[in-house]
Amino acid sequence: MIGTVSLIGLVLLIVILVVVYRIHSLIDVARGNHKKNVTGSNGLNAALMFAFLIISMVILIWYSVSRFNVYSLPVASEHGISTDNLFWITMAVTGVVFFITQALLFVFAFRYRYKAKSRALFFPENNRLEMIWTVVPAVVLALLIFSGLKIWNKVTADPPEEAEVVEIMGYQFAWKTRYPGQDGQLGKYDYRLIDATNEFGIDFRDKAAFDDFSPREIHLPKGKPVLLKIRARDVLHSVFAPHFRLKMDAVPGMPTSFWFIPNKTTEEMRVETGNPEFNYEIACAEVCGRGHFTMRMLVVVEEPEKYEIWRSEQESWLSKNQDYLTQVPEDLRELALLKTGLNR
Ligand SMILES: [Cu+2]
Repeated sequence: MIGTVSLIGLVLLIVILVVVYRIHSLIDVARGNHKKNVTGSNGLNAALMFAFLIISMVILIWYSVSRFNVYSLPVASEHGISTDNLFWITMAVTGVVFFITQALLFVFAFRYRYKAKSRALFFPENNRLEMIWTVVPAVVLALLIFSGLKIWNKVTADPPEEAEVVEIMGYQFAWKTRYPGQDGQLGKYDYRLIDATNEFGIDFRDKAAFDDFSPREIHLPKGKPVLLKIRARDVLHSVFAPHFRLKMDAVPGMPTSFWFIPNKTTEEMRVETGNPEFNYEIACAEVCGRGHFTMRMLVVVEEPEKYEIWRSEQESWLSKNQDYLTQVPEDLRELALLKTGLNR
């Protein structure tokens, strides 16, 4: 109680002091005694503004140049070349605007600092200027967006007929991948069929599922179109393969896709980067929980002949988990044994 009363007292005291000071200054103004109080820090602040511009620009340029290799990875897909071009055009356009506006901002703060003798120019409006700085950015941004949209429409459109199909599914916290077997068709899946072993929820009532296989790493043929069918099992994830300039969200309940043509084998990339340990990889680019950082999948790009050999060596999921044969309908069981090679 006493604490509250003292607090109210203190607040009232402060209010009274502020009001007294305010009345005092107003009386000064009325009497004409008022003087503008410009201290030496006015000039210092203006100089610091200018110094800030110079120092931050030097750091920005130095950092961008010295870290260039980190954000400009070698590109290894066909559409990636257009993505890169678009990126650099956007960088150039926004970069020029950035340097001009930042320079003006800090130079003006310095140049037009308070000086007793100078008077500000009254400049209420200029319709022509308003038009220019509205229309020019609108047109430039629209052009940038439309050229981006063109690439986006291409990578999300239907792929060429002969595209290799690879399914990738994100879950907390790893990627799983599934390939159609020799029939070239992925079997259906149903989330209600997911269990500790059948992590995809593959539906074995569908005969296309019998020869599907699920390798530990993704293999892709060089120079052939690849369709990634992307899905998530629990939360949002995002397939990110920077060398292919590929990034697409994996959304639970809403499958997405992305098609592209890898154009450098892992071996070629090892030579190009001078790193004998180089590997393509897919990371998750959507913070999806505590183990987000472990979501890494290796990708091997190889010559088509080598890829075909690898593909033919893979054992189907069903042949590795024969308990699930009981889920195959009676009349399809013979076919399942044939497609998985278990009847031999
Ligand atoms: Cu994730």
